[in-house]
Amino acid sequence: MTELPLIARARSHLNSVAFRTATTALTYQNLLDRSATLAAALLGEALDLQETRVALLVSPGFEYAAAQWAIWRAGGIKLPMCLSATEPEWEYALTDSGVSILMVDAPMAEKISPLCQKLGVRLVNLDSFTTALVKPLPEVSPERGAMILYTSGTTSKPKGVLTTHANIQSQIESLVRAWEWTPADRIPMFLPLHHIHGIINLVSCALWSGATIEPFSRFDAPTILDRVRADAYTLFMAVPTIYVKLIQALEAASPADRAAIVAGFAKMRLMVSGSAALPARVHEQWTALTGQKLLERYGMTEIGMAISNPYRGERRPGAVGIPLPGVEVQLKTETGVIVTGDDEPGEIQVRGPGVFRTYWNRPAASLESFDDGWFCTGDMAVRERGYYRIMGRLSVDIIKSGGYKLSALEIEAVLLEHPNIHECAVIGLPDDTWGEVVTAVVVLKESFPLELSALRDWCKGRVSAYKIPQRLRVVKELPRNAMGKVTKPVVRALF
Ligand code: MLC
Ligand code: AMP
Repeated sequence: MTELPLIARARSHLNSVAFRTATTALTYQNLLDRSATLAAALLGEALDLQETRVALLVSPGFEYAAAQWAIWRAGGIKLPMCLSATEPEWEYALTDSGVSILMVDAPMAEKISPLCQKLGVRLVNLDSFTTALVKPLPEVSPERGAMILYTSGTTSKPKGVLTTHANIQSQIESLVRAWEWTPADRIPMFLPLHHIHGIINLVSCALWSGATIEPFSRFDAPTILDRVRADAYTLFMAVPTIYVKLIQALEAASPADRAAIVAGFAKMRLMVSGSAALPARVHEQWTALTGQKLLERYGMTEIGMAISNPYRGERRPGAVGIPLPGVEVQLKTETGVIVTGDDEPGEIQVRGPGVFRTYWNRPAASLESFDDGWFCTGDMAVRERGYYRIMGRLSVDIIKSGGYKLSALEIEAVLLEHPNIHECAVIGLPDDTWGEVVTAVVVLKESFPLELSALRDWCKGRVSAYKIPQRLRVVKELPRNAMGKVTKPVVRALF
């Protein structure tokens, strides 16, 4: 039987450690065995899940990876959900994608069980399967759907991005080749596992390569720095906010501690930044502190990683580099002309085997996002001396904060449910730590005031913490153009 290559490759690293924590070292053999048991549990009497959507709400680590492989080995489509999302957000993802099974671990089981009952979703608690189960597993072709990731965009509700096994394999192979992953690599994992950065660039590339992952439930600078100091890692992947936080922690450390930690960073073979713009200043600060030149790359949920500074060669601060192996990139001007030389800006368009298949159940949006076979990213860039530099996004309604992509429209829709908010405009304001911070400008219904802290409390349970406004401005009216549409650049100029 032919297996998915990601699974088959594990057989050449059976005794290597796939996941290491302070107390455990679990091998690729363990991962194969555990995922086979969980696949059998998912299948029950069925022979093949046939692209059934299976959601995953499991803490980062060995069990998460085993569950992911189980879904794929059983023929299902994996939908990883945000552990800290609110119930309305979970409900939206589960119903929009038509999930029929949800895999959880003990910490999440109790929390999500009432929702599963309400929606008729079968709950599979990983902790209930402690003994091995054996069952023949189906053959899964590369063209089948593998994963749905929800991503915010220019619509108020997030869209599900469906990738196939072939897309995922191509995304992984491109990065493994470009960044020269090897079985000797050791990498910390602290990014959330409901986004492509953590799932593909980190977990999947590591497991494809036979490398070792050290999982953490969240990013905590002192914990990570302790491990860096102990030379635990060869590779490091993070969003710019994390580098800013690490710089702050290093600057606050005593000279002796700082020197010991910096020695750990200096020994790593590669440190990568992505998911949001890495300010050239932060790039240079990091080099000055650690001697490491960060490798900045550019990607997106729909396409995987597309452009990267080289592993060997010039890593230019402020630029994202050149197209990755197997990825075609072009810039198209506002007037529809393909840019041929340097220094002329255009929208980034991407083509290649890593590009997603479709937005789940949204044929019109899927069609609109392609231009003659090229995926339109909505990001503007310019090529300078051969390297791409990202200039910003076409839509003012997309905010990047801490590496999370947020839709201003989604947040506005929630704020409009507040009993004292008559109108609102949400924007992202530049911020040294977060890239952008969510900022709400509101017109109130009544004359009684609205404090930021009260608004933030009200938002809790309605939207994830990182979508809650960090700044608030109350105005008498919102600026509008002749068509009556709120003019966000004018709103921005209020600050
Ligand atoms: C949290 N806080 C914020 C915030 N998020 N403040 C402003 N803006 C934000 N976005 C505040 C909290 O309210 C809290 O304040 C304090 O910061 C600590 O909160 P936290 O939740 O503990 O934050 P922390 O764990 O430090 O989170 C920071 C982070 C996280 C950088 C680790 O944001 C993160 O994991 N980001 C990565 C997201 C990611 O993986 N994106 C990839 C998408 S894929 P108080 O006052 O309560 O203490 C993609 C494609 C590609 O983009 O190219 O990769
Ligand atoms: P997401 O939809 O969450 O996958 O986020 C993808 C978006 O992140 C892209 O469309 C870009 O706007 C942004 N992005 C990713 N990497 C970079 C980078 N290196 N520089 C600037 N923006 C980036």
